[in-house]
Amino acid sequence: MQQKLTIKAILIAISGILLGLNFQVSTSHATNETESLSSNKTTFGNVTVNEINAARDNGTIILNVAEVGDEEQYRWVDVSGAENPVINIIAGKDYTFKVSNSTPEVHELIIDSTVNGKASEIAKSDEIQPYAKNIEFKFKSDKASSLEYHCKYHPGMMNGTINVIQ
Ligand SMILES: [Cu+2]
Repeated sequence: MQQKLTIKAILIAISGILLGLNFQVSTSHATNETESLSSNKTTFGNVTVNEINAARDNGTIILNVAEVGDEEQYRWVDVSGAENPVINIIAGKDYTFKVSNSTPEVHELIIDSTVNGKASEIAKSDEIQPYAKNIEFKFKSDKASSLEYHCKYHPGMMNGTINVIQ
């Protein structure tokens, strides 16, 4: 009986330690998350919830073209449902955009670099036909910068920022 109680006490102590560890791990994870989000906020100004952090995944950026609101309001939409998301990528790393189209219109993804207020096209996808699925488009940017992306045909509705991080 005495022995059983002792074993029980040891087990309770061990699970207490494990719980404590778990708690610490999840706390530090949460802190890192907050730090990286807030540092993005500081650096890039308008980065909030609609953000794709492609830096953390395997280099695939999934976007869907969707119609939102009442009529013909087209947007780039990420897997979380965020519209025209800010996309964070790492300089020098290869990325693949996979774009699907849920609309009856043609779209085309254009990436621009703006120097001294003048935008110039640095990359573009093929035309994304109505209801096309997973149109692939490879992209790499060699140096840290802030780029813009938009649709060739709906630049006012379908546009966002790509942060290239060193
Ligand atoms: Cu479009």
